[in-house]
Amino acid sequence: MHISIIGKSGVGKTTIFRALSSTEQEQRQISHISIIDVPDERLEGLFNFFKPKKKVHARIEIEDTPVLSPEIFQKIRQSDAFILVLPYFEAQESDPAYEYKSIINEFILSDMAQIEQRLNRIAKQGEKKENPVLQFESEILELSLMHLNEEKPLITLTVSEEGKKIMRGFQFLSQKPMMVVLNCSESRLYDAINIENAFKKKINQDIPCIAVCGTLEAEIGLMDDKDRDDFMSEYSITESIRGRIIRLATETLGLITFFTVGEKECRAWHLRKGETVHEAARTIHTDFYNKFIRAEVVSYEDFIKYNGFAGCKKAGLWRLEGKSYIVRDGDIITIRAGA
Ligand SMILES: Nc1nc2c(ncn2[C@@H]2O[C@H](COP(=O)(O)OP(=O)(O)OP(=O)(O)O)[C@@H](O)[C@H]2O)c(=O)[nH]1
Ligand SMILES: [Mg+2]
Repeated sequence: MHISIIGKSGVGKTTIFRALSSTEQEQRQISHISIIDVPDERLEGLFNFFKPKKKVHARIEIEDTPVLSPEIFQKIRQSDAFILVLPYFEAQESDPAYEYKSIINEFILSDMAQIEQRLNRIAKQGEKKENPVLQFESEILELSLMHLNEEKPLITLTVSEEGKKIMRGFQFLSQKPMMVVLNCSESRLYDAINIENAFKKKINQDIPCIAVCGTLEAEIGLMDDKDRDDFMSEYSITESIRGRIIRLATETLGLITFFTVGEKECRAWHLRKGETVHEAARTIHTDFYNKFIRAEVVSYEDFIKYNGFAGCKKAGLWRLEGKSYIVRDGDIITIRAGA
């Protein structure tokens, strides 16, 4: 999953990015992309069981971006979701709700321009009437345009599965899941929960939102465990921004985790809720997708309870599933693929 940190100039995007990058080495890197390993106790459990050479976590990629501009709009279309940073500290005094709405409006305008361009091109081709595919695309785009005209982001538009497929290709900005980070000054931190609630109330949406102090979080990221605990309790911070963003992203993107195991490597992978084991095979390797035969599946709980695959087989909990099996959070999967 790839998440871009976005926002206006000087709101603390890079500060938040650094806080998420945690180690000093990562923070010093000139790179704008940071890979976050998602901690998972179940992966530790499997690692202890198999004692393989390698342990690989599921990952979330975070990208720091420059201030929003038309070029950046183009670039961030490729992200799976956004972290929008809104300033709430003295040097950048502003109304976060107002700023939020203004950015959503920019997204709406950008999506409208894209749709109008495409509709014009289809109209010019003049073959819409004879071509049912183009006709359907036009219908979906017209529907989207009407929605945007009412100043509503596309994430709130309901369309058929077929319609969704068409829309996916456009990578519309207002269709992407968004998390908000309210970047507060230290002095406001004691009131974080009220700030979050007031913001949601003002924009009249229950969107995933956290109030943090970016500069403090960046410091916390560099501390050793002991200092970190003391420092965090001093400011009544119960969980670091890293942990909170991982949880928010998991919820917002509807992510579940499945595992592959063996003597060489135990690994956690992300998948979207509702996706099939065939998709899981694609995530692991395109060859597994193309040559998919069946998948061996055991849930993590059963695996631990019955002490491994053999025990699960005896208990009748080891399953062979076909392509259309919907993966559940915690499944341990072995793909059987053709040569
Ligand atoms: N008081 C206060 N200042 C902050 C906070 N977060 C960031 N700043 C300050 O705001 C300034 C800009 O921070 P950056 O993180 O570079 O902001 P940015 O959004 O990446 O800026 P651009 O990339 O130039 O758009 C810096 O001087 C930070 O120290 C905060 O939580 N509190
Ligand atoms: Mg920056």
